Amino acid sequence: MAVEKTLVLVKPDGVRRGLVGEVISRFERKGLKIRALKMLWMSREQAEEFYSVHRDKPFFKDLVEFITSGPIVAMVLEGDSAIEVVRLMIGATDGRKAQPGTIRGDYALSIQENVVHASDSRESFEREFRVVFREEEVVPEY
Ligand code: FUP
Repeated sequence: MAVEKTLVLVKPDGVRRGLVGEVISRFERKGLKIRALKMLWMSREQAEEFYSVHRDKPFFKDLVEFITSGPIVAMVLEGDSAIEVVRLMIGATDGRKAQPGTIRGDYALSIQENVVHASDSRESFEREFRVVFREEEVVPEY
């Protein structure tokens, strides 16, 4: 067993649609622990760094526009194999292909407006965390 941290965003579409509580609730019920939580509005600089692995992709500009189009809710979740577990819970990137029962499968019908983001590796978590949070915003273990 490996206790891991992962970073989840409720994206602007999820916030606009009033899905923040639903998303958080699913992770809480699963048994994941919330170690940090806040609402923010990403700057263009933050967004470009957050999605830097996609810098050369044709959808990069639209992605940055979208993620900065409104406030988001960011959280650090912790638990056994949290990175993989949360990825399973959010489902495939394209909401049209995501399995029912996953967050995207239940709430998204788009590849871009897909309600949530979650880190896909420890390296991604480290980079994403630095873009969004300061260490002091993580509560002590409880
Ligand atoms: P995911 O890790 O499932 O969020 O997906 P990716 O890291 O592959 O992509 C990051 C974001 O880019 C997705 F959430 C939506 C957007 N995207 C597109 O808009 N078009 C694409 O073809 C692929 C991804």
